[in-house]
This record gives sequence, structure tokens and C-alpha cells, in this order.
Amino acid sequence: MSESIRSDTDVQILDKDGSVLPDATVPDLDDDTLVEMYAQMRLCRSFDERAVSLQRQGRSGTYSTMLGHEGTLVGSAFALAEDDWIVPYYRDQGATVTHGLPLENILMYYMGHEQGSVIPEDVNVMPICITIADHIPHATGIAWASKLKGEESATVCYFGDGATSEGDFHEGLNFAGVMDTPNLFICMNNQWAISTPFERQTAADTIAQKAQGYGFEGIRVDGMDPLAVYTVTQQAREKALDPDADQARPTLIETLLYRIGAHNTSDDPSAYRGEEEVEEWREWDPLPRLETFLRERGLLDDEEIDAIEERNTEQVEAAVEAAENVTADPEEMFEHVYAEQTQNVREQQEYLRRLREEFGDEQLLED
Ligand SMILES: Cc1ncc(C[n+]2csc(CCOP(=O)(O)OP(=O)(O)O)c2C)c(N)n1
Repeated sequence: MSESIRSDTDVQILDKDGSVLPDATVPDLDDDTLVEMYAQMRLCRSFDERAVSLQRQGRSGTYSTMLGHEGTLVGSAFALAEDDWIVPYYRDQGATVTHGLPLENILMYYMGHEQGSVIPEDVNVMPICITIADHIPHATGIAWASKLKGEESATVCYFGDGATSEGDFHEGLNFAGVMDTPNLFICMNNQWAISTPFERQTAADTIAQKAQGYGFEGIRVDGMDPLAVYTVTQQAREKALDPDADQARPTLIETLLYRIGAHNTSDDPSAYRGEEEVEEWREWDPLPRLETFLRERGLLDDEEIDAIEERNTEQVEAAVEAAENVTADPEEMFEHVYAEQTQNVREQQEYLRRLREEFGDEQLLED
């Protein structure tokens, strides 16, 4: 890591200690919204801790934490309007939840219930994509459709630095450039793609500079600074919907941050990275930075933080209860693969039915 994130980014508003940098402009957000942003980031953290604990107790499957990513996820989602779309991967639940996805959907997904991917009608979020970069061309397609229909809607797609080495990344961004689609591609450069470090991912200095090859703007922002991410996202959204004559609609936003936790609950990062590096980045933690900013403005105190924490705990517990009350039905696995079931999927469904009848669920689950 370089001396300061600042020297590596185009946009940073809060310094490491939460003070506003001398040449920075704080976004024009009212006091309540700023506190809400902080509360939502704290919700992400509480949710993350609970989700990891559920996995450890055998009550949920493998989970990918967003520890260190809260500033990017919440900061960017706060800049969106209800009609905007989010096309997510497995580490951006802080953004999808801020955009209206119920917390229990995330838990149900990781518990293996199909209902986790059933998104409420009025929430413009696509189901989680686990396959790296697969969702990027979909995001371009959705944005292109919005443009053709004349909708006031931008499409935001989140992914990691590892995704930029996949063909789908290049195809999705190239098409977005050619068709001039209202896309925001948010690459969370968290320094690691499981055990592959950033310098093994690309020979380029930054991810943002790759946008030039597709004919649109790329920008690198301090991803652990929610105010900076908010500003950049808001400006990119404005351009996506109403560009000046010389502007292209899409933007590639690289948020420079760090995956403080493990890749997921099956990963042991001590096998490939040192604790020193983690501690160095932990100093940029977005939560204390925003907290200091708010305290110094007189918008937050211990009492308010306790109240936020209490509300968040209740919300997380309600989500756990809702998710654990779901009774899984294996039949659902086959229902939403295609809009109309194919012969192949029907055969697989019938095969599972026969096995269940012959052996019973108890015995099938044993091996
Ligand atoms: C097409 C594909 N190849 C490989 C994998 C296995 N895999 C899961 S996560 C991951 C690393 C992804 O890193 P990055 O895109 O930087 O996202 P991060 O997890 O760091 O947020 C890989 C290779 C996969 N899910 N999909």
C-alpha cells in the first residue's frame, strides 16, 4: 500500500482520521441523511458479524463478508434513485439492502433457499451472481433496455478486481461504450481476488484507466470514504442519464479499498497475506472515519450510536428469524432456471423425485 490512499485516488474527501481534506467538497446532503448513511454502514457490519456466526454454528452456508467495503456499498447506493437497477455479485449486500432488498433475502440465499433470489416486485435488484463477471453483460443489457424504453434509470453493477480479468468484463464494457448505455460499473478493488494480489491481476497501474479503451470515463476513488464514493456515484449517475454533448454515458468507477476479512467463511487469508498489511489498511476503516466526521459536526453522540445499534440488532434478528422460518422445498431448485422449463431440467427434476421416493430425504441427506 502506498503512503496514503490520497496519493493513489482521484477523489477523497475524508482524511484517514475523519477530518475533511482542505481542498475537498463535502456533498450536499442534509444532516439526517448523513446520519442515516452511518447507521446503514453499521447495519452492514452487524449483519456481517451475524451472518459469519450463523455459518460457524452450521445454520447457514458459506458467506462472503463485506468488512471494509461498507463505505463503497452504502455511499454508492445512497446516490441512487428507486428506479435505478443494481446487478450484484456476492459481496455487495450493503448496496442491495440499501436499495430496498430485505435482509432476509441475503440470509435465505446463503442458507440455500431459492426464495432468497425472489426479489420483491418494487425492488430493482437482480439476484446474486456467484460466477465472476458473468453479470456484467447483463448489466449492460439492462441499461441498454432502459435507454431504448426512454426510462429515467441507470444500472449499477458491482464486481471485484478479479472480475476485470474475465472476458465478460471486456465484452460488457465494450458493448456499453459502443451502445452508450447508462451504466455505472463499480469495481471494488479490494487488493485480493481470493489469494491473487492486485499486481498479479493486471499490469496496468489502475483499473480505472481501462475505461479509456472502451471510450468512456474511468475514475478512481477512495473506496473507504463513503462521502467520496457518494459524490462520484452521484455525478456518474447524472451523466448516465443526461450527458453533455461530449460525454459518454457509462463510467467505470474503481473504488480503492481493502477486504479486511477473509474471502469467505471457507478461506484462511493467513495462508497468503500478512497481518501487518491488514492492520495498515484497517486504519482507513470507513466507519470510524464517518463517525468522527459526524461527531465533529455535532450530529452524533454515544447515545445516538447506542440507539442505532439497538435498532440494527433488532432488524438483523428479525431477518434471522424470517430466514430460519423458511422450509426448503427441493422442487424449487428447478422452477426458476428458465422462464419455461426445458426438457433437460424437467428430466433432472423427475430424477430427484424418483430418488426421494425410493430412499427418502433422511437417507439422501446423509451422504
Ligand atoms: C467464472 C468463475 N471463475 C472462478 C470462480 C471462483 N472464484 C470465486 S471468488 C473468486 C475471486 C474473485 O475476486 P474478485 O473478483 O476480486 O472479487 P472479491 O471476491 O475480491 O470481491 C474466484 C476466482 C468463479 N466464481 N467464477
